[in-house]
Amino acid sequence: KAQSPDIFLPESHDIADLIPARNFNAHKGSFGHLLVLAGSPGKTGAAALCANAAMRTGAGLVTLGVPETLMPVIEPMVMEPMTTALAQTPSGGLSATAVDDITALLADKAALALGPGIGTDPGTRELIKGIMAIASVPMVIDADGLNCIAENPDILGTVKAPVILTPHPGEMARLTGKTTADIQQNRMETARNFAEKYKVILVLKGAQTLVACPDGAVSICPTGNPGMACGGMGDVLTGMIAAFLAQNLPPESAALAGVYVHGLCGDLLAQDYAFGFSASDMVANIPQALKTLFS
Ligand code: NPW
Ligand code: AMP
Ligand code: MG
Repeated sequence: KAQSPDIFLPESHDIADLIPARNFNAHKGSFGHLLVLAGSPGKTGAAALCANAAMRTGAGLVTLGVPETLMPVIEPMVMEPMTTALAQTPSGGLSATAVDDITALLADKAALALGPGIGTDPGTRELIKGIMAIASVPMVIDADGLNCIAENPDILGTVKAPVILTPHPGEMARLTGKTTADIQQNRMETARNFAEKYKVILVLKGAQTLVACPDGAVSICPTGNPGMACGGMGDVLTGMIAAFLAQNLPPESAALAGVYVHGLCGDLLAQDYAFGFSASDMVANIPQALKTLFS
């Protein structure tokens, strides 16, 4: 529903219309293979939440790439996603030397999710720059992936594939050199200007998450609640948006559907719990949220 020519307040039927019905004879190859690059020592949960959320949002296949020494930790945390070991820095984050393996991994992938819990070690920053140069599939960049590009957001202009960024207000402050308070006081203008300037889809998270597009259009998401103000929630959102990209939704639709269904999932949990529901609870409830969307 358009509130003004370039501000939209999506309703559930608008979002349901973005997600194609499944063919009777569909198979896992019909719904895309997603690569998730995430995790570092102490932040393996973010990687697992993202990959698991992507499966629950209907990606056909998910491969999660993590620093090699984290493999024994991550494997028991993800049942359906496949895992792959990548070169790491001395402090255990993903290393720039992993770029050739990542290029090979991307050859048969439909989308990329980059950044949850990935850390900001200098080698990882180098790697993120390298991935920007080679990436040929639509991608979502979140969390430490955003922190790694905050020193030079101009790099976004060099990416050939569609890019969705999902900062919370603190990450948006780092990307723009402003304070969190500045961002919160000018959410609409900040999100729109960034999306227009860098030709990306900018998802500015928080109560009433905004989805800003390069053409200046901004959607205000009505779903979500303060029970979602806890660690790991954003990592789940990244996996959800990336799963919709893998299913071949256009980037604007993937971002909007991901944000809306994520908030809807939180709202369903808030019917049963005041707060204290977790990001893992969200992952488990995504299919229920999708069912509610289509009913
Ligand atoms: P302040 O204090 O107000 O200025 P960080 P992170 C702001 C991973 N995780 N409204 C606020 O700033 C992530 O994936 C791993 C207003 C807040 O203090 C990342 O890679 C987990 N302000 C990494 O950790 C679970 C808001 O941002 C600051 C706001 C660091 O991510 C946790 C915090 O941001 C986590 O997901 C809002 N709505 N939201 C795991 N289990 O592995 C945020 N802020 O310093 O970037 O830290 O978001 O925790
Ligand atoms: P992150 O800070 O990266 O973990 O992301 C937190 C996620 O939870 C984002 O999708 C936020 O929009 C959502 N969230 C957090 N607090 C609220 C709130 N008060 N109302 C609605 N959504 C929220
Ligand atoms: Mg986050």
